[in-house]
Amino acid sequence: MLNLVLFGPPGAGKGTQSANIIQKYGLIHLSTGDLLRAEINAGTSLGLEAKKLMDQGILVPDAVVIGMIENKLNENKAAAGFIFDGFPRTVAQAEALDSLLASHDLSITQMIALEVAEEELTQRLLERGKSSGRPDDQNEELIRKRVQEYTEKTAPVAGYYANQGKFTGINGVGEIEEIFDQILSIIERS
Ligand code: B4P
Repeated sequence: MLNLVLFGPPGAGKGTQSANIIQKYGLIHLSTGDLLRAEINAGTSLGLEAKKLMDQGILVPDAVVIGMIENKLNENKAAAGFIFDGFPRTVAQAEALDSLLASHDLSITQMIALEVAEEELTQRLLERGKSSGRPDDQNEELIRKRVQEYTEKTAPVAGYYANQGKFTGINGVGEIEEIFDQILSIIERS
């Protein structure tokens, strides 16, 4: 079973590359950003609380996203594998994910990190903000806050997987297809 974590700062290309990987391997896509936006669109109390934080570029509480992932794992017991996109974003989330997977006799195969410099991230997200309608993509100050959250709270998650011998970093700047080819070669070696 193939269980991948696609990792990187906001705008690194996680969602973009996830779509390509799912098409090839038939994995279940678990994007906590997408799950949270679905809650916001449905107007649930969880969504209303999450929106206040997301609109400020701040991470939502660990317990909220861990609960969402647990529900999705339980709903997809027959899956060929999972791609975790934008999760885990803290070391506590990574530890919780390992425990959840272990309770299903599963484990993470590999973390693949897309490495992109902050100026490029800002340009990509401002560009996406012109059409995405996402409030968190439309303001440079907010994008910098998201990158700061990533640097402080999320970047250490790479070390967590490196310690397990499961981390591979690649250059996330370049043609989308070329980056996808690099991801494929990592998956084939895993
Ligand atoms: P996410 O929805 O995960 O937002 P993201 O990181 O901005 O998306 P992504 O990184 O997938 O975008 P992509 O690069 O594909 O999270 C939003 C918010 O939700 C967070 O700020 C947080 O508040 C909350 N949240 C989510 N998960 C959480 C968790 N686990 N814990 C706590 N809080 C959580 O795309 C970016 C753009 O770049 C696109 O327009 C794309 O076309 C372009 N692009 C991609 N690859 C490119 C390339 N190679 N060259 C040029 N452009 C490229």
